[in-house]
Amino acid sequence: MEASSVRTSDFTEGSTSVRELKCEQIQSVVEDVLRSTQFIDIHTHLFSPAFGKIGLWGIDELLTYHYLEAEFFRSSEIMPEAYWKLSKRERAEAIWKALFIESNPISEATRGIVAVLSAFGLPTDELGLKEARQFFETQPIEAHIRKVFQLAGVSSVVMTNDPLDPEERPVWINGGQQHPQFHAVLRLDRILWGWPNHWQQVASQGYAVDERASGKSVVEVRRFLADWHKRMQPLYVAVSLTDAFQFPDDSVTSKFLTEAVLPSCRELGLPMSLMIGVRRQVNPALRLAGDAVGRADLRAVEHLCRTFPENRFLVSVLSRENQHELCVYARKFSNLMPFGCWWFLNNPSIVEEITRERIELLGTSFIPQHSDARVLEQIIYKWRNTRLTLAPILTKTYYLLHNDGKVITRQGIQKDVNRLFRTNFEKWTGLHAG
Ligand code: FIX
Ligand code: ZN
Repeated sequence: MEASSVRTSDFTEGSTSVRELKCEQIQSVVEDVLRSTQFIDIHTHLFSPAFGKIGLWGIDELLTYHYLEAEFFRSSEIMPEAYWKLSKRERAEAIWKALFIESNPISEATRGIVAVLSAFGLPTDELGLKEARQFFETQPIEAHIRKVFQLAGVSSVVMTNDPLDPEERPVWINGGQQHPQFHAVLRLDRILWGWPNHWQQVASQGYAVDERASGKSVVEVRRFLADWHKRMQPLYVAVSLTDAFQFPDDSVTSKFLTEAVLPSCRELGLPMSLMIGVRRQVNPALRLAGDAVGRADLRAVEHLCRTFPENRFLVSVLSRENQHELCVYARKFSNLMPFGCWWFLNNPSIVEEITRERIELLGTSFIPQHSDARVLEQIIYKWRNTRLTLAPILTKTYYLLHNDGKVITRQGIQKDVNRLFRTNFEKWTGLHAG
């Protein structure tokens, strides 16, 4: 189901979109609406061209994606220490050989590479890597971004911006970016859970903070947030938290959330995104690929939503075992918006399970997916897979509703898809509110 090649079938917008659909017509309309609706990708690690080299794209970055590195170390004799001594090109070649030549690329992440090569009409056999390198080396980035977004059926992406990242910071200090298809987010991992290692960076930016987050630290962190809000114009504030996250407790994380970050979010009208459940660096030898998952105690989310009813929380949980709880909490707290099938959950079989449950418990009051793309072209296959997975789920949902006696129309389906992949997020962040 290729995105954005809209077929003007006999169920075009306008006159016929309110016509009652027969059961046998529902599937093709659902597929057409999913294909023709441009999605907002609410969480990625992509960067606009203003950020230069930290924005990753092209075949060598695609092949050395940490999802593929994790699979590579299972299929290769090369040990991580030796692998990291290789150049990026040599690493890409080693992964191409092990996962695409010597093995059949049947995993979700390897299939993704095949789908990207096909999307650009590039060979997916032995010749694939060489031809892909020639192709990507000739792509002017702005035109390439437009093409990739069009192929992915995405109107805009939300970046992950760290004000303490030494490579990113100079771009923001020197005027930032205004790319219409890239939105900023204020990511606060280094402040909320990395404070012991990063408080000096905040201090070196001229804020009177200290290691114990005492004295003026809270007020100064609020000043820091206000300054970076002005610079970045972020859509939301975000943090990833481990499976051990507790709230409230006597940690700096709890203190800054309660006394600095959540008050600033209320003042600045920003939602807070919590991505909960990572077990960091269970195998540090794999670097980015070394993180794992753990089941979290979601009573922390319960406490946050109840204690701060004026704050809006965008929440994604990494553990499959936490999904049902999150859905039920969302039925209890209207300031809680579940989003995405994050990271190790972004596999069609699990996306299907999670999305069915969310529709049954929350209707369309959730955000089904984000890509978490780290390399530009990944949005092509991640959103293609999402559309492929969502189509039968939505079709079955409308069959059931039709059999219950409700008239199903293209307009109704379009409204639901808009809500799931655009307006829920727009309403929560004020994006496009003009
Ligand atoms: O914390 C996050 O935003 C995670 O998505 C990343 O750290 C992770 O490495 C990733 O790429 C997941 O897809
Ligand atoms: Zn991410």
